Amino acid sequence: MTLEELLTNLFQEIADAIRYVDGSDQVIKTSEFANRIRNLRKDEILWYSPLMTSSNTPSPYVVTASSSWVQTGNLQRPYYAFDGNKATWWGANLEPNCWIQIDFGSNKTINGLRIRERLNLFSQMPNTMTVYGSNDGATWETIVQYSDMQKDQVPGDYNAYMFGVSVSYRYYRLGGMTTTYGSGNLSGAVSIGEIEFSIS
Ligand SMILES: [Ca+2]
Repeated sequence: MTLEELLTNLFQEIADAIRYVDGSDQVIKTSEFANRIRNLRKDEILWYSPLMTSSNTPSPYVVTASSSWVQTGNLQRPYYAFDGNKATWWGANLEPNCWIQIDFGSNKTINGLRIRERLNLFSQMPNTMTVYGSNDGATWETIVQYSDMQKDQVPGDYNAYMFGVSVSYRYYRLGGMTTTYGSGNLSGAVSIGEIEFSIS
């Protein structure tokens, strides 16, 4: 059962329970809410952030990356891309084909992701990216590959990348990333403010 189905059923059960107890107006309101969730399921994407407060909090999630950029003594930690705060960011240490990954601790079914830039540094968004999935953190399967991404990206907002298929893995890695920022090693100056997943 998906999260949307779970919520729809939950609110319908609440509506039925209230109707049974006293038949108040709350029945109508709660039923309307259930209908709104049904429509949400049809028309909208439910974006999910693990809202990390450290590289391994909340448990059992673990975020790691191939490297981290150090700027004026501040390490731009991988989990900053999963903390729900658009002002904090993860950056690679001038490393073309860098990667960042999350271990969900158990399989999670997703059908896309969305990313937004580090504040005011749109040119460091990935311009190429390969999304991988793994169940053991060692053997990786390619889910989808993107190139020339920046030409369609909107600065200052999330940019969504749907897979066209639902997949289920424990580990997800955004790898093979380069940017259009600078040249040479600067193509590895990838930075990302936030990453969220489309739960399916
Ligand atoms: Ca952030």
